[in-house]
Amino acid sequence: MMAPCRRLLRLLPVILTVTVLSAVLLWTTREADSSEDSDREYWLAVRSAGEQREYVDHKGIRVVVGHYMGDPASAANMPNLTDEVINSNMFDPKPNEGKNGQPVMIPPSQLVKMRQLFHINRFNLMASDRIPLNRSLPDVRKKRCTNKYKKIDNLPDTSIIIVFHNEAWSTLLRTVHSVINRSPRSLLNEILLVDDASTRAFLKKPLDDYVAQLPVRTKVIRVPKRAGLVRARLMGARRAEGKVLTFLDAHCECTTGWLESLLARIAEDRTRVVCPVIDIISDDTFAYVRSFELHWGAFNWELHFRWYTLGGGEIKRRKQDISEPFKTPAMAGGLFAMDREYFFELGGYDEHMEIWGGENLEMSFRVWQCGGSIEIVPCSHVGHLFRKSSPYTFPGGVGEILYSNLARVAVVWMDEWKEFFFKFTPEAARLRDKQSVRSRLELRERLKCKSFEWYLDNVWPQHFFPKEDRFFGKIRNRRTGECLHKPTGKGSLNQPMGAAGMSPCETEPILVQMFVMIQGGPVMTDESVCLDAPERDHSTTQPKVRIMACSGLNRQNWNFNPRTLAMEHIASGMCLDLPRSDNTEDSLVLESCNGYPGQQWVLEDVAWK
Ligand code: UD2
Ligand code: MN
Repeated sequence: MMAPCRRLLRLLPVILTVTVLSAVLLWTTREADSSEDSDREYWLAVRSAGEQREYVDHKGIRVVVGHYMGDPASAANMPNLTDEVINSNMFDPKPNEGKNGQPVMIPPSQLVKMRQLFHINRFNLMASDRIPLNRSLPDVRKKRCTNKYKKIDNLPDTSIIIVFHNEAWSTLLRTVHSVINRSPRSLLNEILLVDDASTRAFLKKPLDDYVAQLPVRTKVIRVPKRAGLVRARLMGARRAEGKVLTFLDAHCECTTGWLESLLARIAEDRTRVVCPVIDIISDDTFAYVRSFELHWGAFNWELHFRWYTLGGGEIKRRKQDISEPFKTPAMAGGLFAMDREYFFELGGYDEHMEIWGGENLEMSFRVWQCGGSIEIVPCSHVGHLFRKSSPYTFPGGVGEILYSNLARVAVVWMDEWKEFFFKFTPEAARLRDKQSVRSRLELRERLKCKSFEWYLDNVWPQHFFPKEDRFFGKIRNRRTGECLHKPTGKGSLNQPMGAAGMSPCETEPILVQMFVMIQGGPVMTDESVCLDAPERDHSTTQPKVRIMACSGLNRQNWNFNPRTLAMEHIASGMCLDLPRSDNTEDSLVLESCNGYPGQQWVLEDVAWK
């Protein structure tokens, strides 16, 4: 009786944290180029995405935790939907609907049906089906971009590879038409649509017939048995004839100039793997929303992909030319271009990765550690339809699949840090020994790839992972015996923002009580959040100490004094102290250093490997 229930409970955190491009987006508006980036619209879109959790800090730092619930969709759990409906193509375009990226308004009489159809693809299918396949989009690039990539006669051509499993007709073909309409024809070698064993009737012969009449050579490649996106992409890549492979998800819309800027970067250096800025197509209204350009990709302690903000120094450098490409430690995974031969030289993809997830980090580590680089090209903007849940099945179970894929990433590429990952991600640790990774380890050997330590030090110096020369563990107060913890916010998901508080120390190390400290530097924890004391508070008595997005600013630097056990806040010269009240909800404060036990801290090492 209890077993299925417990299983569900165990899976709940998995389900809630499985993130797809799903993002913890962190930034300070103060640092951000907010006048140029229309981040307000962006936030409105994110908010309208409903279940996205977001948090806005007093200081203007915002965090969004987008998450996926990968529950499988079948007619059985789609309310009132028959197989006939699911298999029919309801594409019914209205000439001006969605024009120029505008949102679609559904007539009130249709709302009930609209909600029903939403379940099929986990986006507003009715809205999508009202928008023409060749709708216009604004040119969202910075002005500088317009002339920057004008010369295209020496650029390599590309095969566009789009894999899909049961995609809607309108989103799939709008992706195709946006490629055709907004790419220089001479650069398009072909479009390859890889059908990963879809079951929808309209994706069979009707699709073959449709693509046959397109002005750009377009092929449908059929995968006989569900292969997952990795093997489907590989199948496309092996058939491709273009010099460059450009991958897109099956629900994208490309904007003017998206391709030239990507190809130009590869023409200069074939070891560059290049990504566009990923804009947002609303799953609700299909509005095209320009996204923030200063984000780069990395991951958290559980190896979930995350967006972070360019640090202060990097932004200053980029102020000279904000349209210049910048390097990113990891890529989101779905939208990128790469020299075809280089793709295969570097080992393509790990063929043992199933269905969805992990392949983006695997490729990111491999590219960086084996001599290439990954960058985001701000002059290239492609919209992607972000969903809050996954519409398709995960044969074998979503947790099993995702964590097997991640276990493979860790075992092959992360050296000592794999132990850290497995220690704190038991879902993956369980699957560790089931992975045969010999051929991938041989690949790493053959390519003479660098260590994960090299990657952390050189590609992601701002990282918040433990290291030999850093403290990792619990920070315990001498007076109360309690431990510093990362705020969890209201509700269930960790919302890594808010007051720095204390809680009874757990004997089993738990992530929210784990901190990484660099002497004279930041006290950091997962998701790139840091112990922070805002400068302007220093004049007031007992300024509050908070947990905020790591910024590299001096106000986040601390010095641990091993003699007095004080945590000295470098910018103010004050010491970390307990709040005057005994309310543990209250945040820690800064106080002039007095040597009392409330200001004494014990750094308790926890083994991480
Ligand atoms: C993100 C990536 C996605 C992929 C994924 C991690 C972006 C915008 N998207 O999730 O490309 O890297 O993270 O794995 O960066 N598909 C199949 N067969 C399957 C499952 C999926 O062909 O068994 C297709 C699917 O139809 C889609 C593509 O793979 O075209 C990506 O899947 P998704 O859209 O569900 O992934 P997404 O955007 O949530
Ligand atoms: Mn997608």
